[in-house]
Amino acid sequence: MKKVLVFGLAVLMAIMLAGPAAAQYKATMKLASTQSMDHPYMVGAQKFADLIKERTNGRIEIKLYPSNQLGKGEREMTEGIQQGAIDLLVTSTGPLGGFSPSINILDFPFLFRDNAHVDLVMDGPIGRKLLDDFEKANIKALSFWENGFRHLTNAKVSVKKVDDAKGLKIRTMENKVHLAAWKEAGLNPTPMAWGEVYTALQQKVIDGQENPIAVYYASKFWDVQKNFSLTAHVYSPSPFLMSKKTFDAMPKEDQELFVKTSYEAGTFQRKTNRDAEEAKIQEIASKGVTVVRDVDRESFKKAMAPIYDQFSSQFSKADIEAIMNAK
Ligand code: EAX
Repeated sequence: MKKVLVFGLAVLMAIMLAGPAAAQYKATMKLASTQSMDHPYMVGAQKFADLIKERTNGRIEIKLYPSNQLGKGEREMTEGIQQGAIDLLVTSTGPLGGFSPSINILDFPFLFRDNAHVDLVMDGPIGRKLLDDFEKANIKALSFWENGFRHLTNAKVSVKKVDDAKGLKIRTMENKVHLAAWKEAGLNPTPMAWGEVYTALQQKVIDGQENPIAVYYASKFWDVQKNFSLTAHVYSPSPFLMSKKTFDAMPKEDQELFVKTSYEAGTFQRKTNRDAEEAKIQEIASKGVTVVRDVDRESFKKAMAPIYDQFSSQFSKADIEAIMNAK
């Protein structure tokens, strides 16, 4: 009898320590990105929202805000995450170094061999450590989704090798590693928030930009960017971020559900992105865009290589090699 009582008390205490019971927690959350509902970011976001709704029996509803509705670019929206004005955000690493400096290690050009290499690093211990570093910035980084390998596009010239692109005025993300790499390659890069890029291209303030196939496609850039070169100069991972305020307010079971479901939605999202790339590039070519497939990638790699030394005081050779040699 006494044993039963002690056991009963222990169970009761465990329930109390577990915090607010998940069955009672209810919330409506805002999920944002720079991209439209046609982009794989929002396909993944829809999947995540559906799974969470289903798995919490409708207790947690996630509303989607695509196309820069909640800010003119990824820096502004990441600030929104920090402050708790936005609950969830799919963002490239563009401006994230300003929030968690270690993330910039992923922005080096020609760091990843292929998608299999990417998945190994992102879903493994190196990726997890980079995500956990965001805690210091009051951000809960759930998992890695993707934007994809980035390619150079422009309105002026068909680019096959790095020399063809010399002097082009291009927009880069607000990212010091990318900026340095393009300067090194002899282009004229300007950092800019995503929400301003289309107008800047239309008004010819800039000649070009660089982004994965899905971004160019979802943004219908064919009228303003007639030259598309498959440079794949850098891989663009996309941390799926959550406001720490929102995360901490959830019961533990829901926190675990969010992390687990975000990995699942991320796997789905990356597959969706990759499976669609070939059809998209064919459609882009059919719009009268000159697509260069046989780019001399070595020429870009060689031209950008000095930046590894430029940033050697911030990112150790050992850490870079741990990523490069991951098997
Ligand atoms: O994350 O700003 C950019 O070029 C990003 O690649 C885009 O917003 C998707």
